[in-house]
Amino acid sequence: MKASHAATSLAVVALAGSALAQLAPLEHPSGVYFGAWLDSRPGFDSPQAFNKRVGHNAAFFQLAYDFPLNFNTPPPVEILDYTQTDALLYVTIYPKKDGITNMTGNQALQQFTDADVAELVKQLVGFVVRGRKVFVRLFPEMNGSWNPWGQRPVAYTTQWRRIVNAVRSSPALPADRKDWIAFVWAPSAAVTRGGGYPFSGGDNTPFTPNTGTLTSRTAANATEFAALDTNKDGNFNEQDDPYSPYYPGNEYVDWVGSSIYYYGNTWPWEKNELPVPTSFVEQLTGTPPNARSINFYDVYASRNNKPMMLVETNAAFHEYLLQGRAAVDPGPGELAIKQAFWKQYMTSPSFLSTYNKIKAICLFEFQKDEETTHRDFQITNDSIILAAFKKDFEVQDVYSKYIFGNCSAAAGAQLVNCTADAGPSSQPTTTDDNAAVGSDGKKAGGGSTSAGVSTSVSAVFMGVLSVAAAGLWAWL
Ligand SMILES: *C1O[C@H](CO)[C@@H](O)[C@H](O)[C@H]1NC(C)=O
Ligand SMILES: *[C@@H]1O[C@H](CO)[C@@H](O)[C@H](O)[C@H]1NC(C)=O
Ligand SMILES: *[C@@H]1O[C@H](CO)[C@@H](O)[C@H](O)[C@H]1NC(C)=O
Ligand SMILES: *[C@@H]1O[C@H](CO)[C@@H](O)[C@H](O)[C@H]1NC(C)=O
Ligand SMILES: *[C@@H]1O[C@H](CO)[C@@H](O)[C@H](O)[C@H]1NC(C)=O
Repeated sequence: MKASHAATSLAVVALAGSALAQLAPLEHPSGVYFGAWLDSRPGFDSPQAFNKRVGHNAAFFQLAYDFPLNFNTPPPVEILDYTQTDALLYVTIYPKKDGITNMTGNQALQQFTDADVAELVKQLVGFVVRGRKVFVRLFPEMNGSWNPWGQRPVAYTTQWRRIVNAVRSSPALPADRKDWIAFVWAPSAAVTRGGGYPFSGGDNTPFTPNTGTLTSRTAANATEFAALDTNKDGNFNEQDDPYSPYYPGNEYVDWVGSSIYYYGNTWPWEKNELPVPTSFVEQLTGTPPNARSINFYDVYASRNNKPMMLVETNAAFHEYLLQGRAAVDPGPGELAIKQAFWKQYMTSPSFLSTYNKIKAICLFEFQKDEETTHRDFQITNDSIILAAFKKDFEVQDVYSKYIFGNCSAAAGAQLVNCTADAGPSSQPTTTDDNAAVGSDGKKAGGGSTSAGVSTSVSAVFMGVLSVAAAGLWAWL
């Protein structure tokens, strides 16, 4: 017994050691970061307002920027500071050049000069130096034909490695914060139930014209074509692998990610209907009815042992047709549709346990015109929907699997008014934004999105952190 006990202990120690050693940068050993991408234009929404109305501190917030278009206007990371939490910054970088709106093909990715890259590195490292851990999603949805940088796998992977190398080798990156930046590789999810790779007809594929059969004869760039035609049959079509040409390699990727939405069960997605019960998992794993299916989760997260982020996610409710503005029939209703989707993954304990490489979920909290309809993706704006989400989310078995922003400030940070996450028992009554739904079932109004000092009634004062270099935290 003794010997076998000792052996077991050793095995456990070895396992724990190797499990720890295998954690990717910013990967939490056990939990899923709960985060959001907000419409943070002034007057709309803010991280502070989000935390207040949801009653939980998001563990990260996403901000997008154009590179090298907006060099002089980096994303307003100070809006994370106003939350007074240690929330991670998640930046998405789109390759766009000032003044060039008709940029096509390889131009989008090959425009970067060494000076551009150096400036990008300076900015990303700067976020770390001032106290934020940073997820970087470079040039997302790179397999879509709708993006100028789309479907150029050779140029894409070349620029990806160039930027990752430049950031990792930057002398300005503090030695003890080398693992504070994680690169998130995130193609668009395999679309099942209508629509799908290679999306011929998009404005930006390297083909002329981009319709009908995409062959080497119509390819504008032979090198890119050869990389896209993974089965080497001379055609670029749904038989080709939609992901592997774009993968920069394990050593250059810290996290993998995918945008997974629910738009409807059949294209062109103009109908409000309940998602089929397998809607989420079908997209994650490429299971039928998509004939050419690649199991993204299995191939890129499990087998490569990479944590996975749901880089943008939520279900769409179609409000009206863009043409003519006719209202779309609400069908089973906005709440029923959105809830049926989040219950498939975000608030499903069995899903979260089964797909445990998913370590971060980013809510897409927007309303927007897309394709032919005006779509509302938000689940935290309308108070009825938010209350239903909180009820499902705050079940112990669900809530306990998530990681929230907290008060463990990094050196350089000054979280003097940080409040601990209020926890699952905080429900209604804690903030006015969570006003109870009237008995008539009417909306009590959207959550307040105006800026304001966020003070939760149940807030726990965590004490003042005295910091020598307090000034570093302020974005001046
Ligand atoms: C909050 O603190 C804990 C413990 O220090 C840490 O593991 C966790 O990652 C922190 N949360 C965030 C969002 O960083
Ligand atoms: C919340 O919903 C209301 C009503 O639809 C809308 O006017 C408001 O702009 C939404 N807030 C955000 C941040 O989108
Ligand atoms: C884009 O437009 C500019 C100005 O009209 C033109 O000079 C340039 O050649 C165009 N580029 C492409 C790739 O069409
Ligand atoms: C074709 O693509 C390759 C790889 O991205 C690139 O190096 C080359 O410059 C491209 N050729 C043209 C004409 O754009
Ligand atoms: C902390 O809260 C107090 C009281 O609300 C406020 O006066 C002070 O400005 C806050 N400090 C910071 C850094 O937000």
